[in-house]
Parts: sequence; C-alpha cells; structure tokens
Amino acid sequence: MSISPLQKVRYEYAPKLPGMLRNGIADICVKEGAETQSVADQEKIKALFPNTYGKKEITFQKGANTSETKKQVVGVILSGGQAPGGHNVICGLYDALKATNKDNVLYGFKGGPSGLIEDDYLIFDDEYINQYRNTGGFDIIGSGRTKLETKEQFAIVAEVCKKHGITAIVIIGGDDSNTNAAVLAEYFAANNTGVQVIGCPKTIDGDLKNEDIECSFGFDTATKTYSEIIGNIERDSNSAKKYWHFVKVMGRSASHVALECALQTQPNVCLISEEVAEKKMSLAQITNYIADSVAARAAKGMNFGVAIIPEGVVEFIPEFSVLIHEINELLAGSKADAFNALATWAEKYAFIENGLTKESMAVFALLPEAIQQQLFLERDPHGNVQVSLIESEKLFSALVKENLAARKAAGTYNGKFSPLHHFLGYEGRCAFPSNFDADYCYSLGYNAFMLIQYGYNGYLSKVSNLSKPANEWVAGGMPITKMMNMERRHGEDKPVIKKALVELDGAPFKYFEERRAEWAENTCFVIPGAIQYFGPTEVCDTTTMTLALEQAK
Ligand code: FBP
Repeated sequence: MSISPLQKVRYEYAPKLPGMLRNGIADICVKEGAETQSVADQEKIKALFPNTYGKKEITFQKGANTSETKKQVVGVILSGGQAPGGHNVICGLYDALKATNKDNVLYGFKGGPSGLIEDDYLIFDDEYINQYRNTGGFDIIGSGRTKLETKEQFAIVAEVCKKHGITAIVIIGGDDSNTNAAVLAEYFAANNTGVQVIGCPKTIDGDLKNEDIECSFGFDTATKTYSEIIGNIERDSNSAKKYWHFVKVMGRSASHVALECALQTQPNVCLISEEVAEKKMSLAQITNYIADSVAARAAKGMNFGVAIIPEGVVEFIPEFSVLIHEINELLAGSKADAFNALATWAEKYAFIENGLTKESMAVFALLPEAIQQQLFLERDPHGNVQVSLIESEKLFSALVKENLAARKAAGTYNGKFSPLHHFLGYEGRCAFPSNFDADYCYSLGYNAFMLIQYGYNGYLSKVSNLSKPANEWVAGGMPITKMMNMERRHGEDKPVIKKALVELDGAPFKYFEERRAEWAENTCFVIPGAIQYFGPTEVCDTTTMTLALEQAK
C-alpha cells in the first residue's frame, strides 16, 4: 500500500497517555484497591476460577517502579471484527515493553486466535511497527474469529508459549474474547505455566462496557465516521427535498451505534432495538411509527427525511423472532434439501405455507418478496437464518410504503415517498482512529504492559475518566472475573462477561427520548462533518455523546 499525505502526517502524532503514565517507566508504581467479586453468581464464578477470582483492582500512580526486572517475551493477538485504534494498542504495548528493557520481545500472532494455535507469528521491530502508528485497520497482524475456548486449544497455546519463552499474552477483543482470556488465564495459573494473560476492550459495537469499562475502543471513530456520512445524507436530503433515506448501521444486537449516530445527527427517526424488545413492538407498530413521521413531515410539505435502523432490530420484534425460529425448524437437517430441490418460488412458497403456523405465515406474508427470499437464501454454517444479513432498511421502507398507500386511500396522507437505502458498517471499522481512539488505544496497550510487568494475570487493561482530558485519565487493571456472570449459552450455563445493551433508563437514551418527537416532525438535522485530527481541541478531542452523557451523571 502507498502512503497518503494524511497517513504520513499521522505517523508524527504522539498519542496522549494518562498523566500517571507520563513520567517514564521508572516512575510508575501500583496502588492496590479492594478485593473484587463478580457482578453476579459469585459462588459459581469463584468455583470456576479458583486461581484468578477475587483479585484486587489496581491503579497506577507516580512513584518508584518496584516491578521485578525480568526479560519479558509477550505475544499479542487481535480478535474479531476490526475497530479503529487496534494498531495503537500494539504500538503502546511495544513502546512500554521496549522502554522497560530493550531486550524484551513482542510477538504478533497472525490472523487472530488461530495464529496462536498454528504458531504463525512475526516479531515486531521499530521499522515494522512505525508503519502502523495512528493508522486504522488490523492489518498489522490480521484478525480472525476463531474462539480460544477448549482445554485442547489451551494446551497447544501453552506449548507455543513454552517454545518461544513467552511470559504473557495480550488478547485484544470483545466480550467473548475477553471471557476466553479469563478462562485461559485461569488455565495458565492452574497449570503453573507462568504465562500471564491480559485483555483489552475492543469493539465498534460499544457493547463491552460496564461499571469498570467506560467504553470499548473503536466505538468513537466508527460512530463519528457513520455520523459524518449520515450528516452528509441529511444535508443532501434537505437540499434535494425528495428522498427518504433509510440507513442501517452495524452494532449486532445492541443499538449503541444507532443511538450515538442519532445523538450526533438528530435524524427524523431512529429505532432502538432494546426499546422494541421492552415494549414488545410488532412490525406493524414500528411501521406505523415511521410512517407517522413521514406523514407529519409531508403535511408540512417535507417529503424527505432520514431514518436510522440498528442492524439487529428484527431479532427483537417478537413475532419476527418466532418466524425465524420456525423457519430454522422448517429447514432443519435434510428438510433443507427437499426445499432447495423445488424449482420455482411458487412451489417453495407453498412448502413454506404448509410448514409455518398460521401466525408466522401472516407475518411472512407481510414481508416484501425480496426479504422473504432472503430468509431462505442466507444460512449460517448451522443452517440458521442469518438475521444480520436481512436488509431491514429495505424491509421497513417497503412496509412504510404500503402503510402510506393505505393512508392515501383513506385520505389521511397526500405526500410523495421515495426511499433510498444505505448500510453503514465496514466504512467505519478501519478509519484512521480519532484522536480519542488513538490516545485511548495507545494508553490501553501501554497500560497492558505495565500490568504484565507487575505480574498480573487475568486482568483487563482499564483506562477510565475518559470524558476528561487524557492527562486526567486513570490507568489500571480490573480482574476480568469481576465482570462475569453465568448465562445460558448453547444449552449450557457458562461464565461470561455480560453484553451491555442500551439501557432505557440511561442518560443517552433519555436524552434521545426527550427530543425525538421534535426531530420526527421538523428538520433538526446536525451535520457533524469529518473527524478532525488537527485543530482546536473542542473539535479534535471530543468524546462520543454517549460517553459524555453517561459520565455527566
Ligand atoms: P466484533 O463484535 O468482533 O467487534 O465485530 C463487530 C462487527 O463489526 C459487528 O458490528 C458486525 O455485525 C460484525 O462485526 C460483522 O462481522 P464480519 O466482519 O465477520 O462481517
């Protein structure tokens, strides 16, 4: 790849560390806090993590470094979907490791967790790492979605560590990867391998957060990138005054991304999956809600608007999830072959009509044909419908269109409705990290090395007080077991870090709820523009509104 002028200049950006990490390695000491316990199911989690449970929360502060001086050989992996700033986590880790002892070594295992199992690695040096400073993407070593979760895999990882003399592994990932980091840490401790495991909180989805982790990295840059695009679409819509734009945004089950984009851009409509679930909203109710905004604006002569749709929303619509469940049953095992052997869509439709309950068939019949067919085309490796691939932005615009036609027939609506569709996801995952993510990620990596150096195992690198300037950020570590509870996964009770969904009584949703009626009928668009890397701090160093509102409490 060639280097763009921006990339060249961004190489020179010096990420800001929390004040307490700025004095040089020799001046960083540990302050231990209280012993911890898991957020729920304490006895069960304690029994599953006898060696790593209940450890103390720690913070770093200025003071003489008392850590053991031994050569560190650290391995790092990137796990799951890309998130802006991942390269800086590795740069921070590398810089702290080399500043502590130039003989320390950093291995990067390639392609995600599978790189660790397959012993596929590179060894970082200045020349290699300098090409990736403050850049987006995960191509520094690649990422993957293999899960590190079985004892057999752990035994292989232990062997790989032994072979290279690795003293610690850093896992940069989301809730599942950090859950697995805790299980691996316990395995290493139980087997006296002497290898430590440290996690770092990553995901653009923003659903890895709790009372200890204020936000996952990447959320800031990704939502600012999507908001820039949505703002531009709003301006286009306000200029042309002829289209309704339906914009689906990534985020899996959680609607943090949709909500943050709505807070930044003030669209006419934004669905929040968690609210749909809480209020058990039906397809018809959601459709009506959007159509009300279209009709109210049309009555004021505005046949244009913007609606944001979170990618996971259909899973939360009760009758839709029953339909998906029935389709999965209908095509289970060899029944899929019989279905696929049918030559025409009419024959397939008859097969479906025979197999679904009356209620689900009624929901199915409501869907546009393209969506009906999608439900049967895209299957995951287990043969299930891939809900995230359903084009919900098209689904809702088609349903709204029908709804408006009925209103027109009844004489209650007399506007024009021309929908356009967008899906924003991959556009934001590898953007140049905002200053916030560049600083936060570098700090997470630097801090991860300090946790290693001080001998901690099964900890998540924690940097908090993030709505304040970086100088006031607080660096430390939290035992991962503190964030765990037991949940039913694939028919078994498992210890996991709880996924954070949008809280309907939380400040960000409340802020949105208080204003959305006004946004629905009027044009209150906000155009945030592109992420700025140079310039006034109030433009370049702002956090997300979600973080600002949550921290303002
Ligand atoms: P992570 O959960 O691994 O951080 O990935 C998040 C995400 O970007 C989701 O928003 C999206 O649904 C998914 O990854 C897409 O996955 P893939 O990259 O495999 O297409």
